[in-house]
Amino acid sequence: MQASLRSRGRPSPVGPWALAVALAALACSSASDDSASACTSEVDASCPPPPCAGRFCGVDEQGNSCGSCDDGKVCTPEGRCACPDPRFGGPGCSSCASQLHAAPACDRCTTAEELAAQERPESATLDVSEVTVASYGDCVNAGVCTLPRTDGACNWGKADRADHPINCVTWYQAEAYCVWRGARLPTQGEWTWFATNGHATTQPWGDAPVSCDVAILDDGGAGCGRNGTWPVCSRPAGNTRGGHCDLVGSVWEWTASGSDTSGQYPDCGFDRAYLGGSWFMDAARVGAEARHEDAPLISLYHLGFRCIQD
Ligand SMILES: [Ca+2]
Repeated sequence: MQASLRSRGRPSPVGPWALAVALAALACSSASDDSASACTSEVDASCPPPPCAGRFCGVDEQGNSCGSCDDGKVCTPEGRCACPDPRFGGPGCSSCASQLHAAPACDRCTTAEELAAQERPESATLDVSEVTVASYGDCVNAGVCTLPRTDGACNWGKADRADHPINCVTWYQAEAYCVWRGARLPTQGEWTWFATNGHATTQPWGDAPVSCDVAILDDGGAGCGRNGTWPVCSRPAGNTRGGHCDLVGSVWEWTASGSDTSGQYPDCGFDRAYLGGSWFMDAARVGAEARHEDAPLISLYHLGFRCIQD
């Protein structure tokens, strides 16, 4: 249900992607027989990225026009149509503002029935781990995802961090990666359901207090003394009963939910919520209940994400 809802107001990612791949295959097959045989995969780096791969507006790196946005939306650097942030002088989008607030993708506001479904997401599959640098790199190599920041404690571009969580990515970059995979960002309700074993425990591992035995946090120094991230799933004692690792600590995780905390319209509000705490926070601010929110264009050393599949 959620996937179809989130496709409103913009083209489905399936159609343009399939068409783009088909066009790329045709282009390669006309070049030579050898290149045709090499261009059988969507992520084959030997084949040029298909036109407008993953973009729904603006211009891609090859100069192809990928469409424009309507209803007062703006085109993000990742090629998504979004509401302008009203704090920077933009008008917001009327379609969601009429109900409560404008959401980044301006899809629509969640109904009470949809919210109830998010509280019991047994049929959805949440990623076992946070998205790694290597996995995000597959999307970059496909010509779909844009480059994260590389300064300071950012993991992108560091040779020894392929199995670390990707960090320093905006909400738009996180969402674009999940859509490329045919998935989406979890809502706050879905994320919390998994992090508490269906509301049966207070933390993924049970009810014991958070510590470096079960999570990566600031305890004896940031990152459990390493002053940064660890490879994903480094604390198996902190897994959920379903085997999800690092839901608490490691990096905060972007969600699809907005800044409306009334519980009525979690997709609304311009800021996006992120959950769980991080390697940079002390035990008082790390846990399944830990929540913060920021504008979707920010990126942080200790903020990453995982995806959910319907
Ligand atoms: Ca985490």
